[in-house]
Amino acid sequence: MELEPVIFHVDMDAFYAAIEVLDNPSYAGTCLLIGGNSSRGVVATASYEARKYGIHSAMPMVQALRLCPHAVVVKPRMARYSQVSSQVMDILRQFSSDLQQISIDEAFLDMTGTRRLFGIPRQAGKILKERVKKETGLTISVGIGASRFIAKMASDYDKPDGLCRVSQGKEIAFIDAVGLQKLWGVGKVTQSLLAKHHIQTTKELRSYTMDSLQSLFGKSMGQFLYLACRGIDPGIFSGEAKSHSISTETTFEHDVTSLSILEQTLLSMSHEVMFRALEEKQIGRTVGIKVRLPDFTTYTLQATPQGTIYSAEQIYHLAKQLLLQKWHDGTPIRLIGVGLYQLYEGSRPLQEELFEDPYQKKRKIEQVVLALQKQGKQVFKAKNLETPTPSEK
Ligand code: DCP
Ligand code: MG
Repeated sequence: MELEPVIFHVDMDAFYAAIEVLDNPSYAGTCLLIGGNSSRGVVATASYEARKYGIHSAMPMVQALRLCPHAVVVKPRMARYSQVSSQVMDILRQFSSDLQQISIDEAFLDMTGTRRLFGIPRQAGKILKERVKKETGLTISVGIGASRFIAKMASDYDKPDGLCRVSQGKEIAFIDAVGLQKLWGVGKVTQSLLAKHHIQTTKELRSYTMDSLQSLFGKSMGQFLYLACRGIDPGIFSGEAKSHSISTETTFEHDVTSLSILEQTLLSMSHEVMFRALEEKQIGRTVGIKVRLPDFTTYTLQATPQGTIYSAEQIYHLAKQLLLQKWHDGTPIRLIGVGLYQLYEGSRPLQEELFEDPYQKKRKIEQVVLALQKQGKQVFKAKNLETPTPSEK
């Protein structure tokens, strides 16, 4: 008999904010905003207390402070967050070797066939949550389903400190409970397109055939909607290599057409990926980007420079070159991702290049930042040392 697939999606609660509270308990219970407070700064994340004021990730900091003037603003310490991220991933690996980390604070874990070790899925989820809490002091939300798509939405369903299992066969009921507004992959733009055709609920969506959805919304989006509203995994998360990459991606709430927002997002994601690589003592040879257009057409592009990839800035420059191969002024973008591929373990390049590469120096600087931030120190001033504030993620 075939084993029922059991996929966990694990997502840390208010990740950056929770770590700041951990390192500085006087922040507990406060409206805490992580992000840059310059005029262009945006909120990377907000504590749950601050969310009550309507503050959310990617909101301009100025607007957030208008909503909650007494909020405390803390600059991101990306290196520290990467360190905790790697600690959590190590714990998850003790539950299953089949781990797919999809951003700094979330991962899929294939738990199929682990019942004898950890009990039924819900029990395993409980043990996992307790272990992470005990070893890191942080809470996670766990979603359990027979596919990545369902598990991903289940972890969000019961946040924070959640545990939600969708049993096989109950997918449609779950999708209806989640609703069209929160259906993964259906952003504001898609929603207004759906509204134009008087589709307000997942149930209404199911009354359309694949053909009619594809003629209304295009081939990829039509297919995505057809499968998603039936709780069938549209395969959004499955194509990626599991262990030999470190990648992250950002889905924009509103499709982005501005190069400067795309650049800011790429820069911040490049830092995230680089700090994770440093933390895991991995060096990459290839940089890749993923770009998804509003109609769900998705491109992946890769570049393998001659030497090795040493620094966040180098990732950023390569990623930007790749982006500009596909992007021209004003093309709306729904999702952008950056990854480091062909990883090998070590802190030195495979072959020493003949000349000291300027990026090697940057890597050294980034290693210093990592060490300082691990000790809980903020790094100010020098422009190169700053962790940029992400735009939307
Ligand atoms: N992040 C970011 N910019 C965004 C969104 C997120 O820099 N636009 C960063 C900060 C978050 C972390 O990534 O702490 C994880 O993102 P999540 O979307 O999982 O958000 P949180 O973990 O903060 O909160 P939640 O409890 O909703 O998962
Ligand atoms: Mg999270």
